[in-house]
Amino acid sequence: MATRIVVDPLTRVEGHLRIEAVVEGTQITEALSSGTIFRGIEKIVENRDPRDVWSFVQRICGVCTHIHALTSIRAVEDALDYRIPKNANIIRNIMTLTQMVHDHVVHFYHLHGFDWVDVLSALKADPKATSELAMSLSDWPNSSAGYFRDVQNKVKGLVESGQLGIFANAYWGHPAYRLPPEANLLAVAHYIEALNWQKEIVKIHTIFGGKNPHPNYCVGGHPSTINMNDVHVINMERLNLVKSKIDEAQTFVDKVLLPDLFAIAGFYKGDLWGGGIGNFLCYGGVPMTDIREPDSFLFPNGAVLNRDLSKVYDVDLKDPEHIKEFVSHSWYQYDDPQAGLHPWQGKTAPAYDGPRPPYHNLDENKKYSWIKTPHWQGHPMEVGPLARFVVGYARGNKPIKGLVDDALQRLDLPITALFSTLGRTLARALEAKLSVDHLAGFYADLLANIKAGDSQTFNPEKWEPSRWPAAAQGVGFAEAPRGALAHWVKIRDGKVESYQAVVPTTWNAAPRDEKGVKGPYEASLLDTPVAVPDQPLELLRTIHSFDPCLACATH
Ligand code: NFC
Repeated sequence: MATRIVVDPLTRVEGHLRIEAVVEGTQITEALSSGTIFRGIEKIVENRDPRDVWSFVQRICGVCTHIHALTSIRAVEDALDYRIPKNANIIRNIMTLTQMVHDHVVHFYHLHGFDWVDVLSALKADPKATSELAMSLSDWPNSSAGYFRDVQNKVKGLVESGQLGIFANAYWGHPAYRLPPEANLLAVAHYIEALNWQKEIVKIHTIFGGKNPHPNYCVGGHPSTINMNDVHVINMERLNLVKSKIDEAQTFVDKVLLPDLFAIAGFYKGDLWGGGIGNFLCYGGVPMTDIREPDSFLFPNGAVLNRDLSKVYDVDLKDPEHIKEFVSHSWYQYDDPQAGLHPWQGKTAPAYDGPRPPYHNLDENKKYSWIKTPHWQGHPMEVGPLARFVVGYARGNKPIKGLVDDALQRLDLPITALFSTLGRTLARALEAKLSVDHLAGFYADLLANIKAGDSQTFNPEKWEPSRWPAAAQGVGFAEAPRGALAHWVKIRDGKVESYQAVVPTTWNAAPRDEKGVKGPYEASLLDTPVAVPDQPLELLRTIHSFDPCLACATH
């Protein structure tokens, strides 16, 4: 008999996500992904000064807290052909990679960890055996039997009080949990440590951007001033603090995150479902030199179709045949309801005709989401760390290939294992490693450049609107933690004429297209098993593996 499961809201994500899945036996046979809130930030920025827009669109999200601002200023700079100083590019890269590492660690432990780790089983662990396990994995100092006994007692206290707090509302004891009690206790201890660690790494944003979330940005460069002799701006004392936070992050990724990833993945490597559509897209990001030079990107631009690693296609964000958004299943209106629009011609005209009280299930034959359906060359595409690693691997990018080959060898898995829920989680942790390894390099570049006498962070050349053309259009792009992000702006007479964002979770959480082809979340659920239909742990694991952000997706 078929049962329809509704998970709404799907928690441990940012924003409002509803998943409906039809389960027959233990198999999902139909799935719908819906963003259930409208925001309208693209409309709010119309007619504003393009130099101010970053600060509005940055509020699309407080999780990927800087990347919308960066993407926005890049869109305006592209429209005005506005060049930025070298220091500004380096600082933007440090901000981006800081966020990447912060975000991926928080996702692994706090947003996704309990899909793999059973907290209640940790209560049965032997602290001495947990200590031996921890020491066999790395030389991280917090590994004594006494330390794990203390953590266990803390969790026991919560359970006995009946108030599980941050550990409440999960399917503890579910048969899909596979870790022994000691591995569970180790992961719970690191959950708590990662909570403390994550508040430290964001200090890098506060130094360069004044605060976090939502650090400051500016069109034409970066707003911080560098002067080694001034106590009020970026000076050597603050740069030393940046370096110490980079070093701490490196140690945490190398000695905690990666050892935990490999230990946990070893128990789950037989569960290779959740692969989804098999199309992967990366706009490219983190330019070593300049955003106009794709050959210098840390994350190469490209698209891979049907899991075929032998072909990579170039992605052109300005080509109307490449990127289009459709609304055939979304609560928006276009003049031609079946046509797709390139974002420079894009439109955000809300038109809700969905369920009203008393609420009922969504209908896949009608409109059912506030998320639009983006396509690249006519295909729905998965974006995110797995997409970046698949594209990078297919491009033969050495650092990416090295990390993937090493991980697969350690786990004794074939390359096809990447196309799974576990593969997404693996790629995200490997990307934290790639990112943290490059942070120290960018820091060294910044210091070397300053020492060579260059302290410029801002280029005033095109700041004044009197130097702008009457009409211009531009696109800004970046690789956000959850995937490819781009903003398209049109400027007329010094004001924003139109603004469109196509966002990572828009790609991944999109409803099906006009032909009924499912979006990445929906497709990935079709081979995800559900052992206990009223406890859909595996469904959560697959959806969480994309690291959803609905605030971004609906924007
Ligand atoms: Ni919100 Fe963002 C969305 C990211 O998908 N990464 O564009 C950005 O959120 O976390």
